[in-house]
Amino acid sequence: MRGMRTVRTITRGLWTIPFIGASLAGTLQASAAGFGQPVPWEMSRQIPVTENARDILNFEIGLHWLSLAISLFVLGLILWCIFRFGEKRNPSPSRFTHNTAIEVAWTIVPVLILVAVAIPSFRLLRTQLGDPKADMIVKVIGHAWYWSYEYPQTEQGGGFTFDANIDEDKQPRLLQTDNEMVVPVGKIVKVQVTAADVIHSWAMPAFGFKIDAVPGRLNQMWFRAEKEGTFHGQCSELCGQRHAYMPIVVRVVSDQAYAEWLKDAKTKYAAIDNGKSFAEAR
Ligand SMILES: [Cu+2]
Repeated sequence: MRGMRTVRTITRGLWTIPFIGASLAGTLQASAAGFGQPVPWEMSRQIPVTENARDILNFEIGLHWLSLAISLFVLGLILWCIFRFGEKRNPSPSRFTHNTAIEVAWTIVPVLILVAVAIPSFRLLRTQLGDPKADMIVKVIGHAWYWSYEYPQTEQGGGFTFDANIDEDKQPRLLQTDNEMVVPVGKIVKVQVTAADVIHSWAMPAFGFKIDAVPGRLNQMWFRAEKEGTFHGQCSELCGQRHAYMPIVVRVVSDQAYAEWLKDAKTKYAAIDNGKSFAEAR
């Protein structure tokens, strides 16, 4: 009787495996995702608002399924060995140590899998680090421990610079600054990133954007935000004592709101290089 009950319990237990697997995969993809900021118990990425962020998310989901398939395959092999080649079923074990066909297969198949993974990976890198014709440029400088932003002089305006320090009184906690980087929606924004002291990293999860800020070096990446809103990021390279207190805020607004902000900013913030553009200042 007890044997029967054990078998029944195990069978019932086995039934839950696919459900656990399905719910795990579901959790990875469909768990609460924040818009422009993280949310409690978030398991996945924030809602992507650029094509690049969407591509990263899809690539990640694909990799999860691939990992799941490989894990299940290996688990199946282990279980097969345990049940098929246990002492009871297989009392006299074979003594061979090599099998050329299997060895060739387990070398070539993983290589092919890695190459298949590398292709979309390199494609993503090429898009991210490409140099499309920009609608605007913002220069970002990392300092211990705040960010400063420079809007070069263009026909639309600019020629000013401001610092963005953490505002610890505002929510979401540790993700708000006193001044925000403002950009127009749907425009290609080239961000040139450097640092004044130690290495930082300017990162915006919703844009799929992260690039190191290295002293003496100008790194560049770009984004094109498809939705208006306020987006929060953080310094993503350990830079010292107040690394966790130098958040990044980008406000994506309409063309009209951006033009108005440019006008206000010109009077509110300090001029860079007497309003000269980067090219002139050089
Ligand atoms: Cu930093």
